[in-house]
Amino acid sequence: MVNYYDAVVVGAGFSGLYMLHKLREAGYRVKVYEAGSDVGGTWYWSRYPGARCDSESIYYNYTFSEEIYNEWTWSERFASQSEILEYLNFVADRLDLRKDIQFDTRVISSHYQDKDEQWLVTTDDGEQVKAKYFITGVGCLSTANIPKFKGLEKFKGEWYHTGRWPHEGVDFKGKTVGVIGTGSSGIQSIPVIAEEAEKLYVFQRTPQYSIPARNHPYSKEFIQQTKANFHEIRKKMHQTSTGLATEPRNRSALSDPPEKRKQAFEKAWEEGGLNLFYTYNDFTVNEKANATISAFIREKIAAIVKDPEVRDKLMPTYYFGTKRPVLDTNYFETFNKEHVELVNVKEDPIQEITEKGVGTKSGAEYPLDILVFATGYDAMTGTLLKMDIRGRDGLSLREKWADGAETKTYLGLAVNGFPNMFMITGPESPSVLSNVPTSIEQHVEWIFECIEYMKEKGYEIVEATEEEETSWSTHCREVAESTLFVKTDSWYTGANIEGKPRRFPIYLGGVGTYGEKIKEVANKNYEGFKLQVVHM
Ligand code: NA7
Repeated sequence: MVNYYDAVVVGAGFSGLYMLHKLREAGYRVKVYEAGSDVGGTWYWSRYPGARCDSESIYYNYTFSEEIYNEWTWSERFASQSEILEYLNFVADRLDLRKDIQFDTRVISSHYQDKDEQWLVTTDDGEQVKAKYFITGVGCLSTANIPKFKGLEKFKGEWYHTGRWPHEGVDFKGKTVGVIGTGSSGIQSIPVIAEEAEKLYVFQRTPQYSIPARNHPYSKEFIQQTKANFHEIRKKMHQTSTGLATEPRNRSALSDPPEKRKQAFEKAWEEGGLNLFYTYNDFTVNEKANATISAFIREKIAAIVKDPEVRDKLMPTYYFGTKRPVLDTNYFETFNKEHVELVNVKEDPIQEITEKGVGTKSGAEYPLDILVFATGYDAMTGTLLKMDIRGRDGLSLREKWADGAETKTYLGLAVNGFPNMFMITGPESPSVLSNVPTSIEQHVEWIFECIEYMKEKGYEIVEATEEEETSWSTHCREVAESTLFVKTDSWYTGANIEGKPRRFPIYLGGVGTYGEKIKEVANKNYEGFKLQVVHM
């Protein structure tokens, strides 16, 4: 006996929780499946030491309810993983969401049934349900990338991926630890692990730019003022390019003389956070503008790191901002510590994991008690493709997205051939290049209104047309190709995963512009979607 729902939602992070709330409030029958044992999504899994958000806390939350906004108070500028998880638990309790979420359950497939126009969803415990709408809220960075190093199974020590961190924590005291990877997760965790470990090896492939977070507790006055400005803040978050209430100054880095530019950089460096990235608006589109900020950060690194050899190894060369900007607390300072050693694995790549530790091509072996993989994710499409999603006539999403220069979505929300399926922060939407909760609100509200419109007008099926999908995907690619993003290997482009097609599956036009576009589509009776009334 198969249960029927109006909608099945996958994931109980920021996306799934809000989607559930919105639909359930309007009387729809909704079932949420979540692989974790509780709510939180990425903040449930990523419990590594030092894990925190790079968006300022006052923006990294829902804004759909002023009441909820007022009932929650962030303690500091950049919230820790545990505080964000606490926030999501608070929201789940406050809205009584858990009763419609099935935890510890992974959706393994979802197949559109042409004969009854329902999605047949199958989970890893063999349960099958049917739903009119299939909605994914699986996050853009949720499928851990553990490089296939030879010999990992032989390793006698403990090993962990930052995105699958044990709930009880890891005790590094007195241990020799290795961290592979210097992206955001590596850069956040390395200084914290170094505080405890007896010896720390950092295996670095690409040196990174990183900006001091300058985290600090929020004052009571600041919080009061923020809450008093709720409406203005929410409005701005949905209008800016970033999804924050702040955005880059509308000015080229080349429009100021060097002295003035330096002053702007110095001020922003002292303020910390993404302020430096927002001093000018052309770092990711103009090589010369980029050179100014890249050189500035390199100078800062040089001033912090004492050992000239280590300093050289830490010098980034790519275009700043074309890999995800990283915020840190004492990252470069950590390399001044005697017990921290930087290993350049670009020059001497990791060859294998041995019983004892990490072995490199040159024959060197680094003995370890604990190995940490801070090696990132199969981003953007990885988690969607892990599920076997099949649309009309058995068309598989994996096949549809297998090759070509574009991922192929309409607005990052829908895919031609996959009727009544919606993606929250899907590929080719602003997603990871925005304050993600704002993008999530934008998508959830749009999907909800579309479903309401369908009901009101008596439509049964909504499907993106091939023509509009092609036009949107082409637009996304063309915007990306006019920037420096496509010139750097990163998880944005899929270059971190062997065999993954190289693309840029993120819409770079910004949250505000994107919001206008999807609103216009809705206002024009869902232009670019085919809406059908009758069953065939
Ligand atoms: P990232 O940003 O993808 O960083 C992964 C790091 O791991 C990066 O330094 C990689 O070097 C390195 N890496 C990956 N594979 C290897 C191998 N095989 N050998 C050596 N080094 C390797 O992941 P994060 O978890 O730090 O951050 C992901 C996002 O999560 C972050 O931006 C936030 O949005 C949250 P590379 O640069 O590819 O040379």
